[in-house]
Amino acid sequence: MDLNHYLAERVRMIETALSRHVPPASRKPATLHRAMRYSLLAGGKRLRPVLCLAAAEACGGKASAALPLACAVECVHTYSLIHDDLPCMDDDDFRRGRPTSHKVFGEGVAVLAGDALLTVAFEIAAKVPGWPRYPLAAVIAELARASGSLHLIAGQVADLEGERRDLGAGDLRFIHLRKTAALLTSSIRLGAMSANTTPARLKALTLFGRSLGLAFQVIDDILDVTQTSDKLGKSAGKDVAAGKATYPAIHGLEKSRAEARRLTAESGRALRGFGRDADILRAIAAYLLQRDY
Ligand code: GRG
Repeated sequence: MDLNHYLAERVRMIETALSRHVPPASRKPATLHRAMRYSLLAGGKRLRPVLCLAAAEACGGKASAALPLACAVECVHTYSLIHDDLPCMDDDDFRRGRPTSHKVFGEGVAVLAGDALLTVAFEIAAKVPGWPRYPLAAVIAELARASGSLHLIAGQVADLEGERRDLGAGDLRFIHLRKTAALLTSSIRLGAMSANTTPARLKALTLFGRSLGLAFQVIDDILDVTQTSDKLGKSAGKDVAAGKATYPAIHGLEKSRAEARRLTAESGRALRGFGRDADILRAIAAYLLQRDY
């Protein structure tokens, strides 16, 4: 299947489901539900949920079985963006092509909208039946682990504490693995779990997700330097302004591009044991690399 067609179809499926999983904007407390929907339905790339569905399909499963988990992951991701944009964190005014949540709803409601999205993620995930190799408790533990203090939040803490400090390549890898690769990998793993995949395939997809997540963050860092805010839908040049350690800041642009290519190739090798069913995953990896060219 053509990648653009696949992405358009899956994104439509994900957005319809996301809209159903979150209370309507008119439901009390209306400000909170408006804020949740404002950020969640603002049209991000939907990379994590698409990967979740594509991983399920690569393992012979159905996108419909993975859909609730794809939505759960997107809710966690959107919460993390809302909180990351707060003045006490990255202090950003622009996200997904519109003013950030706290700019529109105020800081209090933005914090609560993030909290509510994180919580609803687990409510959505709890509705899946579980599968013979992956009972519901394993599914919930997977999502919690990726979102928790050893992964997503650990990455954010290291990122915050690293501002204006002289971080090295090892520190940067620590941050990228946690802040970006963990949730991305978990999206893929959750999709594979919904297909009741074998442990060997789950392991291969974990390696795929880790390399792809690292590549994605290196590319994201490059784009922060090379693109405009309009093109990105979020403020460009923020990393340099905040004195953040990024791949291009430490290694330069050309080495960063080479590293993104290397990591993308590595992600492809992780899929060696998969057949044509994994072509969409391969195509997504190639597509992400092209974002910078
Ligand atoms: C607040 C717990 C907590 C975590 C925040 C997501 C995050 C961690 C920080 C946002 C800043 C950042 C550069 C994170 C790395 C991951 C990343 C590149 C997020 C942006 O993801 P995209 O590009 O965004 O997929 P869209 O809007 O397309 O979904």
